[in-house]
This record gives sequence, structure tokens and C-alpha cells, in this order.
Amino acid sequence: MAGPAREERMYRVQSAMRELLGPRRLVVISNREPYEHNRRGRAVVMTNPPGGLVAALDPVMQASGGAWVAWGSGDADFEVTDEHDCVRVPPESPAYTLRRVRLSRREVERFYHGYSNQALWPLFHLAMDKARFLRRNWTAYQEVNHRFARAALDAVAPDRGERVVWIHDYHLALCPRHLREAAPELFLMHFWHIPWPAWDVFRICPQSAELMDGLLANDLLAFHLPRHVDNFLDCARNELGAEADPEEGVVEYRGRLTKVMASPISIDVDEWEQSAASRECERWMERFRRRLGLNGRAVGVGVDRLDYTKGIPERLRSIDLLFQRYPAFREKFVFVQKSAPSRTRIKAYRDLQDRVEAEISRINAAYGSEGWQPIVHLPSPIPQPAMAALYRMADLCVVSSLQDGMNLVAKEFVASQVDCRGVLVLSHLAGASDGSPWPLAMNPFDQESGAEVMVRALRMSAAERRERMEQMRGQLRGRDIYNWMEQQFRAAAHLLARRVATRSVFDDLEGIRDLVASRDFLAVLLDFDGTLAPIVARPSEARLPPLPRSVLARLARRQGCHVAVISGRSLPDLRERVGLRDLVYVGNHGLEIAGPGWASERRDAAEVREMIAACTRRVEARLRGVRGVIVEDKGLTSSVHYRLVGRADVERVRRDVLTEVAHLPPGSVEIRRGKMVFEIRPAIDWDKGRASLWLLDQLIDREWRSRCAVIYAGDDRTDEDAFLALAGTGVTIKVGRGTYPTAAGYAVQGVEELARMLQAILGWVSERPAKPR
Ligand code: GDG
Repeated sequence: MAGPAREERMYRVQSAMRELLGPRRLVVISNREPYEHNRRGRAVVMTNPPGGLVAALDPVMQASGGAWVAWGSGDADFEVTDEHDCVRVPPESPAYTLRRVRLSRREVERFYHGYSNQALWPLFHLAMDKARFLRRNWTAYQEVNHRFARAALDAVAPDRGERVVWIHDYHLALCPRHLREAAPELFLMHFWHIPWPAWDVFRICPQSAELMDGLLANDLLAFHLPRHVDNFLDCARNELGAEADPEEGVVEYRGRLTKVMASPISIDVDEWEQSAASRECERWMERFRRRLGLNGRAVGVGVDRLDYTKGIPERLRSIDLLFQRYPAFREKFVFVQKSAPSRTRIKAYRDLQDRVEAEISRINAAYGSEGWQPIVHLPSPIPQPAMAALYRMADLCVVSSLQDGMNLVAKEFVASQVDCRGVLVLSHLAGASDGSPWPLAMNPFDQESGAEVMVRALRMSAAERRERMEQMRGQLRGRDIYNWMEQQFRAAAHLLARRVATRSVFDDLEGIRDLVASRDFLAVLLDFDGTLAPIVARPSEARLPPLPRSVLARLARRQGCHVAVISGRSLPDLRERVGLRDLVYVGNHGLEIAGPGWASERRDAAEVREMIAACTRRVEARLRGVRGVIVEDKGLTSSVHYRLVGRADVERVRRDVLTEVAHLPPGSVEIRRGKMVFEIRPAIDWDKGRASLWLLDQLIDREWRSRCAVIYAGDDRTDEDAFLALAGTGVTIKVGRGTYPTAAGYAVQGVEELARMLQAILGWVSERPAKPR
């Protein structure tokens, strides 16, 4: 729909995009495509598959001129594409590229119907009895996600640093990880259109860890509701042991950050409103009144994809009860059920369709009369102005979802209610309800009360209907689909602005090699967890992989080469985990250090060791009843981990730790808050940075800056102290490209890439003689 209002909205989105994207262009990836080509006899016709998202994103894509990657689902789709499976759209004035992904019939069956819609969809909507996790479907899901990622990489080449990729929905959870691995510089954002369940539900999924790992490759991940965000953060914590900060809405995993936000989707409010006010809509209203026998009767409306999550049989049962218990409404009320058959390859959907049709026939047979059909079923497609007509003429609209991420029907109804006469009856289990007092809330699992709520709506005074509808319309107007996009573009813009401008070590390998070659000594200082060893859910399970193990062992044998592992773990723990002879071990963030044949610990730390041990025992006793708390005695320090503690108890943990430490002599012991952990430690100004400088003085001499090439790598915030201390003198490497600022000069993508870097270093010094034994 054209018109100044629409232009104004487009202008808003475009300026938000310019702010976000600057010179960057947008690449959208979704399962469904915005344009579909199908054969009708000898002709090929193009259609826009229905759906609010596609309709809203298409103009954005036209403005950005990027690319859209989607499954080519039309039977003539590949007759109109070029040799790269691309077609320029819209056909009348080509503005962007649609890159179609070719899926075989078997892949559609397994990836789309099998895994996406028979495993993830039911599980995430709490329909556990319908969820089937077949290995072959999962394999297809993996392969197809990979395929989408490859298609997107083709679409972003060669200027991929200049692209923002926006991925949509649950079909593509693994896509971000593939993209991140192939093109770390891409900015990845993902919108998840369905609910994210609680951990107790999510953990049912046999592939839960892989799905989380895929999604946490995004820079920005958005859900409809704060509740979904909270659930996701819980899952990240429990599934992967990732650091999840609920205050910031940030997950730190594999050395990088994902911002997780709530951003409820909406509709093109003006478009629905204009459509509802149009002449064409009025003509449809007249036609419906006449043909469906609505004249002089109250009208109820339900509009749904035929999906078991929408609570259609439950709604029909309430209507049944309404006619049974309130016979005054017989002959006076007609319910129009507009349905769109969906996913009919799946038995549960075919069964639902049969059940809905049978129920409607049964109710009509039970109550109907010659001149009155209680429920009118419209299962065939109708144009949008006809949809608006149904919404506009309805006295009540029932949305009875058993679970729903958002539900756009509720919003379309409100936008189309230009006369403010209708009442929205809304399930409190649909995201759209979000605690608003203006719709009448219903619980689809309590069908008797459902009938009562509908009666209340039908009996409501015109003044109250108007009041409620005006309130809802006011709220909706400020939150349309353009606000939704703008909100996410702005969040992305903030993250992009904070992105670090560090170079990959591999871009400057020769420079680093020359530095190493020009010095007599080489010191390689490395953090352990997340740097040498991959992050695992339980710290006790972290292991040093074989490649870095053998490289470190050989590196430390070369003359003039020192290798140190620097960690927050205790010295004995670290030494046991690495288990190599010629290395230096730095434990407790530098409070204790031991090399081959020597050991040192901060005396001022050792002095308070007993005090900390006693304090830790008291904290442990206090917290005995708190589930999930882990108290770890690390000798010179101790840690109270609350990662697995329920949110309600975190405050209690904090209070107990504070209380115990407050009883110790002032200035002796302090608490540092780490990532979901309270550290009880000596009150000494000492960190990985100071420890590194001290160590270099000891290993070489005070002139080390001119005599030694220093390489330090770490993934975590405690490593930032070392990056700062060595800035300008050493080669500092952040492992994992985070979105938070780092003081490191270089970056590598992850543990494996760092291992390759270490291998390169070994190559540079392998000619040097071995140390004497
Ligand atoms: C997912 C989430 C979330 C329905 N029947 C007909 C028809 N429709 C149109 C409606 C509306 C759309 O389909 C359905 O929107 P919903 O929001 O109910 O949802 P899902 O397809 O389940 O979508 C959902 C959404 O994503 C967006 O993020 O809100 O929670 O499950 O636009 O108008 N359209 C026509 N005839 C029909 O019979 N023409």
C-alpha cells in the first residue's frame, strides 16, 4: 500500500538502517522466500507467500539493496534463476538479489517437516508428546543449515566485512556457527520467532548443546519476550556452562559475547488500518454478512494457521459450552473460523484438520437450525481486505493459543477495529498478551471459563468495548513492525560501534616472526581455560588437547624459550591438568608461581591463607542448604560459584559471603566479583599483568623488553590486565573475537586457531638448540 504514511515509515527504517549499516548491506536468511515462482499450465506465475514478516522485510531489502537467502520452494523457482541460483526482485523494479537454496524432496521432508516442525516446533511449544527426534532428520537439519550458510557466504562475497546478516527462526539455529567459522568478521543477528522454553524442557532435546552452540555464534539474538530471554540465559548457563549476565542480557561463550534481547514483533499497523477503512473492505463486509447469514447477529472470529498450538479444538469446546449453558445466544451469535491449512505432510496436522472439521460439524448439527449455522468454517485463502473485513465486523475475536511466541492475529484484529466495537479475547499463554489489562484474558485449558469470557465479551457495554479497544489501539500504534526493526537495528548499531578493531594474528604473521627472530629470548605466556583448553560445562572436565600439548612441550625444550601457563586455577590443579615438565605455572591469577625446580608465592598472600581457609569453611556451612552453590577451595583464594543457583537465592549467597568476610580484620581479605562467582582473596593489588611482568624479570632480567619477544594469549577479562601491562612491548592476542573492547593487539578466533599459531611459532624456533637436561 502506497501513501505518505508508508513513505514516512520507510524513511524511518531507512535512516535506522543507515545508522546501523553505514556502507554495510543487509543479507537476510530465512527458510521461507519472499517471492515464489510456480507453474500454472504453461505459464510461470509469481506470488508473494503470505506472512507478515516477509511483507515487512521486503521493502527494507528493497531499500538496502542486499541479498535474501531462502529455500526455493516454488516448482518453477529454478527456471527463472541464473547459474548461481539467483534472481533479482521485485521483478517490476529489481532492487535486491534473492538467492534460492535448492532442497531435494527428501531434504524438505527431513529438515523442514522432520526436524524443524516435528522436533523443535512441538518441543518449544511444550507439546512434548508430539516431538520426535530422529537421527536422520537431525543429520538433514545439520546439512541444510550448512547449505544455507554456504549460500549466504556466496551472497556476501567478496565484501563480507561490509555485511550484516539477519537470520530468522528455528529452522536455522546452526547457520550462525557455520558463518562465524567461515567469516568471523560478519555481524550476525538472529530473530527467534517461537518461544524459548525453560531449561527443564529444552534439555529434553538430544541436540540441545549443538543448538545452543550454533546460536551463540550470533552477535545479537532476539526473542519476543523478556521471559524467553531469561529462559535462554538459563539454558546457556546450564547447557554449556557459559557465562550469562541477566542484567546486561549478555552471554559469554567461547571467548565472545552474544547480546540477547527481547523485541516483540508486530505488524504494519497503518496498512491494516487503511485496509480496514477501505471501500473494498466494506464491500467484503457486506458480502460476508449476506452470504454467511450474519445480518442482525453478533459475530465472533478466529483466524489461524491450522496448528495444534493455536488451541482451536479448545476454543470450539468453549463455543459448544457457550451454546449449551447460555441458550439465549442460540440463533443470535455466529462464530466465523478462518483457517489456513498448514504443514499437511505431518500427520498431527492432518489429524487436527479432521478434528476441527468434525467438531464444527458436530456443533452445527447439535445447535444449528434452518436459518442459522452456529460456526462457519472458511478454510480457503481470501485476500487481505477480506481478512480486514472479518476483523472489522467481529464483535469478538478469540485467540486461544496453548503456547505462542507472539501471535499476529491479535494485533491485526486490533489494527482493523477502526470502529472500536470489538472485544479481544486473548489466551494468557500467547506472547501478545504480555500482561496487558485491555484484552479479556482466557485460559484455553479451562474451557468452561473460556465460554464465560466470551459471554462477558458479548454482553459488554459499547462504552467499555470502545474504551478497551482505544487503549489497545493506542499501544499498538507506538509499536508497529517498523519500531520492531528499528529497535534491533539500533541494538546492532551499538554492538558494532563497540566492536574491537583488532587484527587477526594471521594478517601479521611475518611481522611477529621477524620480532621473534630478532630477539635472543622468547616468552610465551598463555591462559588455560578458553585459550589452550576448550571451555566445557564443568571446569573439572577441562583438558589440554593433544596439539597444543605437544607444541608446548617441544617449544619449552628450545633454548631461550620460556612457556608459562597463567590461570585463576590453583597451582596444583593447573600443573596436574597441563602435566608438562619444562613449563612455568602461574596459579591463582599470579599469587603463586612455580617453574622447573623453583616455586614462589606472594608472602602477603600466604599470610592470610589460614584466614581465608577458615572463612571459606564458614561460608560453606552457611550455604549448605542452597542448591547449586559450589564452594571451591583454591589454597590462597577460594571461589563461591553461583552459576547453578536459582535467581531467588543469589542474593542470599552474596549476603552470606559478605557477612563472613566482614568479620575478618580490615584490609586483609577482599571479595572480587567474577563471572557468576565471588572470589575470596587476599586484599593485594596483584593480577595477571603484574605477575607477568614479575615473571619476565625473573626468567630473563630487567632488560627483557629489549631482549625478549613476549607473546601473551588469553580469552577472558582477567587477561585484559596482562594485555594492558604488555601493551607496546609484547604481542598480545585475544582468543575469540568478542564484542567488548579489548586491549589486545591481535585476535584469533578460538582455541584451535591459537594452537595453529603456536605451531607456527614452534616452526620459527625449531632450529634453536635444545636445553640441556
Ligand atoms: C510464528 C509464531 C509469531 C492465518 N490464517 C490465515 C491467514 N493467517 C495469517 C494471519 C497472520 C499469520 O497468518 C499468522 O500469524 P501468527 O502470529 O499466528 O503465527 P505463526 O505462523 O504461528 O508464526 C508466532 C510469528 O511467528 C511472528 O513472529 O507471532 O507466535 O508462532 O498474519 O493473518 N492469512 C490469510 N488467511 C488465513 O486463513 N490470508
